[in-house]
Amino acid sequence: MTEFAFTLLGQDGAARRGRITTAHGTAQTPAFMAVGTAGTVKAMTADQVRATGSEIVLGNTYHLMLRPGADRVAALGGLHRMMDWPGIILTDSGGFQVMSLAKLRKLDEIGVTFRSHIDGSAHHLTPESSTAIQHKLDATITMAFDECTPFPATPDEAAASMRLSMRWAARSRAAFTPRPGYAQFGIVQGGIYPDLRAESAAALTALGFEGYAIGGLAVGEGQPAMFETLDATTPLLPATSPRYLMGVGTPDDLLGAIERGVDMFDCVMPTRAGRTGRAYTARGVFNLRNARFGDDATPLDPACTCTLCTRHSAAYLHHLFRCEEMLGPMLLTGHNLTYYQALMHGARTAIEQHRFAAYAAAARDGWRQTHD
Ligand code: PRF
Ligand code: ZN
Repeated sequence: MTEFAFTLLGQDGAARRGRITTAHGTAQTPAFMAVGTAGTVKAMTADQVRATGSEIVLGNTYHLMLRPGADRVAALGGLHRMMDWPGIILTDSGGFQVMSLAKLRKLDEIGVTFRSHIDGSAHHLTPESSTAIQHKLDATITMAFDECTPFPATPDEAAASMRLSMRWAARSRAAFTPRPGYAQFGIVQGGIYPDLRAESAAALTALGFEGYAIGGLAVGEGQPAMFETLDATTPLLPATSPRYLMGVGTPDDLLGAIERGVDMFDCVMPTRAGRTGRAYTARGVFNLRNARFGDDATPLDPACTCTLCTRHSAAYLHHLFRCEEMLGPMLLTGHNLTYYQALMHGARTAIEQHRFAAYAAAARDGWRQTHD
């Protein structure tokens, strides 16, 4: 039986090169996890997701408990089997999605009650029920149930919210059934306040999770405040465990966070942008609906290895988006994920070779070349 493990393979300043070993295979870090909210990375088959270089897919407790329901997923053999994704699955615990999507939310010490954004039906989530649902989904990595403190928050508001999340983290940990190769991550909160982040990191490390996420960032504080908060937080987390920055971010955010010791990321940005015609490339972000691509016979990104860039012109993709053909979002989602994964692969190699700063500087120079 494979035990869950994080192996540190190299370091360059605070940037870390590692490997996560699980019951569902391994993942190289720094890692970008493709978001598969409802049991699918939208517009992609599982094989296509794997072909982009993704080793971890993210699922959502909130969406899957509402549709098709955790018991139904379990009866279908779990999320891996249902999605035909044999690799690692990390599930978010639901509180963050309740607060951003559900209606008539009420939060108290026990948990959150809410109405479904789909049919208005009443539900609740607690640290215990969220953890039980994530077990039924068969998540490789389960997340503790937390409250993402809204921004802005006063120090008192952020402290009260963080302390509630820490009591919930203890209840999540008690509800977690350890199994070989499976893991549960705690989530550091505390807003933009270093002392609160320190208190949160201490509370979580005392509980002894297999990994530590940093939540409550990329919620409107801006990149400088996010980076300052990371500077204050990552040194307080165990060097021997993976660190996951939740819901981040742009390619530039990822490089800055890697520089500050983060190992894992997830974000809807490459997939969501791919469905609306926005392309992430080594030369910056482009909107493929823009008329200037109408006669562009060259590949979108000549350096990219994806199906779109190796087999089609930018003009064809422009045409697909203008006609609202389904193949447009499919091809561009594949491209954007391939770009994010190539950026992570480059970061991993650069850390191994102790040239991460130069790698990040060159990537940033490339993005500055053009814009839509
Ligand atoms: N908590 C959880 N999921 C999240 C966040 C959080 O704070 C964020 C914040 N960027 C994204 N997803 N559980
Ligand atoms: Zn491509």
